[in-house]
Amino acid sequence: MSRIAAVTVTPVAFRDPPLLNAVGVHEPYALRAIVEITTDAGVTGLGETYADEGHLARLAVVAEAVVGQDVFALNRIHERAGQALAGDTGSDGHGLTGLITTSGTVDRVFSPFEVACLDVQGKLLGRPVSDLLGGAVRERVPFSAYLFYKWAAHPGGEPDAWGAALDPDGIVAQARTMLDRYGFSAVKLKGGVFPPEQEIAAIRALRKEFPALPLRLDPNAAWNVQTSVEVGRALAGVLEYLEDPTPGIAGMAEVAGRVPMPLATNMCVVGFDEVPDAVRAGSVGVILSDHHYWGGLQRSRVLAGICDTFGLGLSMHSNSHLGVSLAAMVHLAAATPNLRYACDTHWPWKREDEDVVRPGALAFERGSVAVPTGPGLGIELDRDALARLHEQFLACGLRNRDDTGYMRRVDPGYELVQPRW
Ligand code: GKR
Ligand code: MG
Repeated sequence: MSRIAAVTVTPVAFRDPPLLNAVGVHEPYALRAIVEITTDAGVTGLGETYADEGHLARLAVVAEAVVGQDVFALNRIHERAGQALAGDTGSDGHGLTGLITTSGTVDRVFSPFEVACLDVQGKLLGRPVSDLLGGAVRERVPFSAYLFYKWAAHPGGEPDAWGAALDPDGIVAQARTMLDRYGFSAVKLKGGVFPPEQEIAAIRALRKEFPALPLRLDPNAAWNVQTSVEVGRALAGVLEYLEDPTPGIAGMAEVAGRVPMPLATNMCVVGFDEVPDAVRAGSVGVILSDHHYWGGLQRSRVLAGICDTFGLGLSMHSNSHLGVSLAAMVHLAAATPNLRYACDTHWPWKREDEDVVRPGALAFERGSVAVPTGPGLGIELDRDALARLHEQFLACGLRNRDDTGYMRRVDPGYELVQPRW
């Protein structure tokens, strides 16, 4: 047996550009937490998750509850996380994923512990995590370019290398840079920022510039049903899928019945308890999995099985993240046969010199990342970098993601309205 002897949770902050979305703008730093599990024999495993205050408090509770558990006893560890968090519910704090329920909270907190245990298991067995998930069915995992409207600089700061992107030309230029640099095979535009006609124009400009690339638009539920239908029809034959045009299972179902393309979601279905209603209503054609809130890698494969059973497509959602998350996403995607869409990633928005993982193990080439073949996640923690990014967390003063609050500090008249159009 290989028992968990110690768990360390280290919050870190890394620089993030002023990316715009339906609820405001990204603050100068993104927050993450690195979970490290050490066994009684000194083997270590890594997980990565959110670092908002409430989440950190829950991680601390579960960290204590799992000490002494066998790293192979993932069902028992999930049960203990549930017991430790009994009665606790939390919202995700930024309104860009759906409402988190009690079971959703447990899955979200459990996830980095599960990933870290799988990392240990793989190291003990000398096999990559993808093998523990049934084996890789692809050697490389394709990702999509994730475009954002953005300012050239944070207020009062120096412009970043990406520059501003506030109109179709800016978005096309951003896509060109991203595709030249990474070779992505699909493109997603984060919408919900400007009136829908402007975002339709941006998608059309992308189509003109990149005639063969699958395109996606995600306004994070910024539109009412009628607007969603109008946008969907205007972009018939142009979008691979339309992501979360409108709030809720019922609204999405209404839109789904009236637009030609599949609807995808990381908002109206974010936990197992929401799947039955969405399937019955016909709200979505594609669910975006995300191991960070679907309860880790194995439970994300359960979701994949559900999608397969009900004839739903499966794609992968992302938030601002570091290399531990990327490694976990790659192993999961490699071992999920019905994940047939290029996965989302915020990777290009992160500075290359800011990560907690030693460079080399994960590299983008032709828009995809090779599945690491070394034991466990196949990555190595850079302790100096972890310490540096932890110092940055302490110094930056941010403790919760607050895109709306930041936008209001810049524009006091900004109001959060959903749906806005
Ligand atoms: O980073 O602003 C962002 C995204 O909008 C993110 O928060 C969303 O959760 O990428 C996500 C999405 O697909 O909705
Ligand atoms: Mg989305």
